[in-house]
Amino acid sequence: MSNGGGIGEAADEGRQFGPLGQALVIIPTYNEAENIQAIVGRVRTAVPEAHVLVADDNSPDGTGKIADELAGEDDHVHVLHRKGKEGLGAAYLAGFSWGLEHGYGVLVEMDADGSHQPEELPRLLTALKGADLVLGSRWVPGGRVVNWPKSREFLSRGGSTYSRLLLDVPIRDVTGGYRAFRSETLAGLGLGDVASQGYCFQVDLARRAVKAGYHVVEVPITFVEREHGDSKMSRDIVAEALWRVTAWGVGERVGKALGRKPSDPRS
Ligand SMILES: Nc1nc2c(ncn2[C@@H]2O[C@H](COP(=O)(O)OP(=O)(O)OP(=O)(O)O)[C@@H](O)[C@H]2O)c(=O)[nH]1
Ligand SMILES: [Mg+2]
Repeated sequence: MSNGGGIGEAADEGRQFGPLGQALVIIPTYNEAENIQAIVGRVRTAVPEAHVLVADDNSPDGTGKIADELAGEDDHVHVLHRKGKEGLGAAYLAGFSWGLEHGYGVLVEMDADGSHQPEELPRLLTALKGADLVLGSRWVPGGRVVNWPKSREFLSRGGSTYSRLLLDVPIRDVTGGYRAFRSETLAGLGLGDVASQGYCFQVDLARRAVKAGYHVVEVPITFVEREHGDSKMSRDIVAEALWRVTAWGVGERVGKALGRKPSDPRS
């Protein structure tokens, strides 16, 4: 594959992928009033045929109201109002359900704060023509981060390395949140029992996809640190990721010892 690294390519040799359906870009928001208009506009310009779904957790700063105004002016923009802050994972699960119910063929994850550049989305979608799941990756050759403090880079790289080794998942950037899924891939991940809330949600989905045998491709991206608004990254989110990844890794090893089938995406 010319565009990024492929996982499980040997097994997929000669496999035909169906055409890509209509894309829905899901943008979860909590207090992104300063960012929402710009990011939606950039998506609409970069991939005019794609639709956008803002999944807002009743942001106190009025992000949901701004999103409603954008949706009122543009029939490609939709808003999912949720009752309160329940974490990134829950917002994405609700967005995925909405997208699958409405018949979209491609579901994209993108942050609201400009870290995931919409101008790079066409490259992700091109790669998805030959894959089940495409991950925007900071840690493959050609990928990079802009304006990140060393401490954040250390945390992100460390989190990816820890997850990769413990879970035996051959992905360089397993915590990243800029991704494009075929709807069939999402439907095959057993999302009904995903409990991850913070950014370990991304690790959870990636490991499920690899274990279910999907063809996962990493495409290099330039990740740009947010300029406006506050990060929602917290000690609790890091702690959740650490204990869940550790529990999955230990669980898998115990499962293997007991002879459980490794192909179960929830194992
Ligand atoms: N709906 C919803 N969105 C959330 C929640 N937590 C974070 N988000 C959104 O998820 C995206 C990523 O969150 P960020 O705060 O940027 O997290 P981060 O990228 O790890 O942190 P920074 O690098 O500091 O920006 C942003 O669009 C947030 O608004 C939540 O509880 N609910
Ligand atoms: Mg961010």
